[in-house]
Amino acid sequence: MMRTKVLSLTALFIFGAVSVFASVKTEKIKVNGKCGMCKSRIEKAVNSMEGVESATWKNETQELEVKYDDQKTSTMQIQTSIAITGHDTEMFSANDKKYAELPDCCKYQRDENREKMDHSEMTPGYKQGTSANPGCDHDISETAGSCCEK
Ligand SMILES: [Cu+2]
Repeated sequence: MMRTKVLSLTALFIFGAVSVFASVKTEKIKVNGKCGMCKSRIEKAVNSMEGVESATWKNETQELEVKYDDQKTSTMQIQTSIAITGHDTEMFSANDKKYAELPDCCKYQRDENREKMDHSEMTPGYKQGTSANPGCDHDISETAGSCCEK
């Protein structure tokens, strides 16, 4: 009886430990692009991030399949890294200047209704719900008239 209890406690502990460490998840993210150069640009940006195990973008589906450790990074951070390279994602519209700098073969059709957002101040790795200005940790919704304004 006692032994069974100890065993089940051990099992519980192991389960708990596994769920803490095994936090790798797979996600599909819409990313706009056009050619093989886009593919390598997008994949390189994501694969170079800490916590990312693999990233594969497909032109046919306009989707990036990414495996990442959600303790180390997030879909926000991943999509920020992509937007910075000039590619629109389902969450972020790429910096217009970066888009303009893409080679002609990479100028994918942009969604006219995409959010008009300026990500020129954005840096990879900022936390969800915080300002894109890395030096400031106010929530975006409370930035009016604060130090977050440049
Ligand atoms: Cu391209």
